[in-house]
Amino acid sequence: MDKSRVTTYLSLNQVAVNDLFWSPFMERVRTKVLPYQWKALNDKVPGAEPSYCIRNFKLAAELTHPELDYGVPRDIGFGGMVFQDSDLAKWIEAAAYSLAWHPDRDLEQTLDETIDIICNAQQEDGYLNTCYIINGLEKRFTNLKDHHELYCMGHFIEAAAAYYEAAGKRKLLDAMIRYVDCVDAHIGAEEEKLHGYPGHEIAEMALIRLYAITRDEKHLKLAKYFIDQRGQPPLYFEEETRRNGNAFYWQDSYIKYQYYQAGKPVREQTAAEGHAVRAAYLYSGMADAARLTGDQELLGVCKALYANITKKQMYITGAIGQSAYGEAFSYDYDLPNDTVYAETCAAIALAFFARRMASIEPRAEYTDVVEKTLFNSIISGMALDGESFFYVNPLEALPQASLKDRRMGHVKIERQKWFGCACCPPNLARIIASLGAYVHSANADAVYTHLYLGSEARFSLAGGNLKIKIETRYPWEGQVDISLVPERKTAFTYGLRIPSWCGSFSLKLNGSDAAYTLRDGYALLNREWQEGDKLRLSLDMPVNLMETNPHVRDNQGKAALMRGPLVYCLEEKDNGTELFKLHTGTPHEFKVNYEKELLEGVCVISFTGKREKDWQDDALYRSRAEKEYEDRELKFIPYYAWANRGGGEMRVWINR
Ligand code: FUB
Ligand code: ZN
Repeated sequence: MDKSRVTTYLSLNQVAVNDLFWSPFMERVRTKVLPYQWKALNDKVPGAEPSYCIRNFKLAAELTHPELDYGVPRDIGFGGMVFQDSDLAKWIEAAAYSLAWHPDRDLEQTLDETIDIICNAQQEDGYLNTCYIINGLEKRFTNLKDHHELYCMGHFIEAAAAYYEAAGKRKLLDAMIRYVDCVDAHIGAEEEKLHGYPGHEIAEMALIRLYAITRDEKHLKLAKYFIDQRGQPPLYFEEETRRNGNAFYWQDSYIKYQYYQAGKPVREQTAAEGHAVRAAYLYSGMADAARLTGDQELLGVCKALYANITKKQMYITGAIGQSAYGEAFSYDYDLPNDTVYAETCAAIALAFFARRMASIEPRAEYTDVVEKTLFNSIISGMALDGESFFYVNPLEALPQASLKDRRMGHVKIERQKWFGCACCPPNLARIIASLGAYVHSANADAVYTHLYLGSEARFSLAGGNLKIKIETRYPWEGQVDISLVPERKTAFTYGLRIPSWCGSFSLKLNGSDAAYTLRDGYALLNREWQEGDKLRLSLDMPVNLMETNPHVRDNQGKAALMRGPLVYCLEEKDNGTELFKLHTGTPHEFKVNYEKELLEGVCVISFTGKREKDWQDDALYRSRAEKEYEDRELKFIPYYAWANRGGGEMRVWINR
């Protein structure tokens, strides 16, 4: 690993976002999603499935401290999924991020009161999982494979770290340190401990985040143990099953172990397998561990897995997890558009993985994917009013198929208010609320700008303060204006990502052509910077007609439209039904129009394509005849904004 290339992202406290595109999303999360989710966690959304989340914590606190009375009947039982606690953790994390860029006393008070309840549920020895506190502590740590105790712990560590970083308060952080102590006393390499690891990953990256705060080697050691113990023979999950009688959910399946990325030790893995969120969370933890320890072998594994995902198993939208069976990866080049799973959480997990890889080495192949997921498969998960959500993000939707074809029952054509398994909405909230921490990264000698968000960053470099201001109308326009304001003249390398979708660009420094070198998709300017230095990056942003590697059978003979980082789609609302009859035709003269009133303001692409004509008779088949087409004006909207004008057909890939 080339240590001189390793950088650290600027934190949320260092970057104030003020962006044409993203600020409305962030505001939506703050003003709509967080309050709405808070109601959902408290079972106060009429017509939505109850979450039971807060109720579980109150009940667990009452059972732990009988003198407490939160008004929850003590015999009411645990509600929701075994991992229900994680929804609250994700909400706290997102709320904490929002406090970093929008201080809010009421929200902070709600957080403090909620953290009090959580801490009141904590056991003497630090244990903290409401499912087992309510259902029987004697069974804790008996089903690491499926019961998510370590997953919930991971999410709570992330929440605690976020709140500590945003508000400087450490009550939840201290509680989590105690919980980790408890887990560490029971699980690990030592003879007397359980030689297990989480069935659903996230604790790996969370423990490394905790280690960055505590510098307690125990936290790093446990993270590394969880990574390297996974898949080692004799397989812990088999032992656990024998000992405790928990059946294998995937007993007779080819993903029996692979679902948990436990088919073999992680260092022997070369292709992404199993449950997509689990997989990408694991790889994120592995990347963190490799970065921190300089573990070259582990980094090599991360690179191989990253290449497998992004070159063979990722949709053009950045979505991953093609199969509803196991919410999982399937096999190379299998990218069905209609039976697709593409869970919102999985795209978020891939963004986490790619972002971490970029901090090890600034390469556009990583940050392109961060951008691709964010602009497409992540925000497609949320309605533009912030009040309904997709769990599954298809690239092709047909209302009657969603209704009557079992293979597509999971594909909804309208976003839903809430879910019994509500993992995606709070996950969306936490990534959108933390976007400021995706913009720049730096080390002692270099600063890199990865995402072009209107923003102002202030941080220290080489002993002095540096401000970087970005102004842009990205992704609608490709011009990015950057002012650098160092406290005093400072020499450093400034790297600007040149996105892979951009065929040509120009870079001016103070009005003249800038001298730069290109390395791994970054334009590097190595010079002494001074106050008043201004860069103008102009990225050509034509409409690109994309095609897929011929190995992908579902996209044979089809094309998709992209402009900048955005993938486009056809919707029934603009183009009528039976979108499968539409063809691009040729040649293409694309018209790009910014429609201010449409879908909160979007660039729309239109051009004259073709529509196959209906036959004169009602025959189902006929011998080969010349096909007939009529001209049709085709109108494309950004994919993320589909299904915001009622349900209907949608299609990303259209016939060529
Ligand atoms: O198991 C916890 C979460 O629920 C997963 O990450 C999602 O895929 C959903 O299954
Ligand atoms: Zn999810």
